[in-house]
Amino acid sequence: MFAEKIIQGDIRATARLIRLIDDGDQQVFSELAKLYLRAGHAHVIGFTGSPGVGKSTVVNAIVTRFRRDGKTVGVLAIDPTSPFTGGAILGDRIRMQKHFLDEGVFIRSLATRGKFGGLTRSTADAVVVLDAMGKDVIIIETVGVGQDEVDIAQNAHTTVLITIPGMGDDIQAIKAGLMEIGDLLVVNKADREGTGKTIREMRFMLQMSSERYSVLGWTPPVIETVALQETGIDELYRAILDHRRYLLEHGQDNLKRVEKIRVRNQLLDLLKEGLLDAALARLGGIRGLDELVEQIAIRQTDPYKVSSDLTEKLLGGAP
Ligand SMILES: Nc1nc2c(ncn2[C@@H]2O[C@H](COP(=O)(O)OP(=O)(O)O)[C@@H](O)[C@H]2O)c(=O)[nH]1
Ligand SMILES: [Mg+2]
Repeated sequence: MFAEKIIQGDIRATARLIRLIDDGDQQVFSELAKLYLRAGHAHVIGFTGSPGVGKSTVVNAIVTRFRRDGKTVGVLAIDPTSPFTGGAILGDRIRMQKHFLDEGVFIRSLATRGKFGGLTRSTADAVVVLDAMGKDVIIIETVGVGQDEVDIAQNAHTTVLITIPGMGDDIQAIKAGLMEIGDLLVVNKADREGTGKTIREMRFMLQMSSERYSVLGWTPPVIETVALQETGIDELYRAILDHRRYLLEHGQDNLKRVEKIRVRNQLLDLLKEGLLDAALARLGGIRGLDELVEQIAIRQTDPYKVSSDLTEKLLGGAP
């Protein structure tokens, strides 16, 4: 029912389906299956980095830039906190206000009130919807820098990692690990002191991994921005297009490689969820699970036996 309308670009149908995805509603699967075959054209870009570094401000500016070239844009703001407090999203709404009036931009937040760690999966599903709807570019803005963000980054073709100048040494160490997920590295708030030093450090870290990057054929550029003043946004825009071109043109067909990683993750997530659902149903839902937990906690039985028995029952189809 939704799919046809969404493919025609119907905004209300799109909003409703994304809402159902966010709620973890199972009825979305048949619609997604139809949409999936029509999707696969959009450039998916993830923006990640610690809270407050200016992700929403950068996204706002880059959306304006894409619009100037006539590209349509979907924005998914990921916010796993309660939808009722909604502070971050309210702020994002204010920052992206002017785009809410633009037909060529579709902005939604995902809180995923659904189930177990469904955030990565519901993000992937929402991307399928916006892609099938015909958006040229889909932007995913994550909240922070945890494992979720790394997983979500795997949903993107291009990942933009945003930092700010002058964070402490310990944060630098984390950054070193995190830098690996960034195809583009942005130092935002470059109006602040310490920008030069931060950029030098990042370039140094890149140099230490230069072998890896030369194998890949892509070295992440380090880009300075003052998103509030839209400074550096053109450069970021060009770098995003460069990365897209790299994915499309490189001899080893990088787009296919990145696409396969995305599809693989999505399929594994779906399988995990499906199998977990089946297992829980077999146990009699959360209640049954809790009863087993009780027995395991008092050492009446053990988690190894319980899970292998259950797996065997599920796969063997035995009663
Ligand atoms: N000084 C300065 N402040 C900025 C810049 N970009 C964003 N901010 C401010 O940083 C704060 C957090 O920005 P926001 O985009 O919400 O960050 P997010 O949490 O990463 O999405 C806001 O008050 C912005 O106005 C910048 O380039 N320079
Ligand atoms: Mg934000």
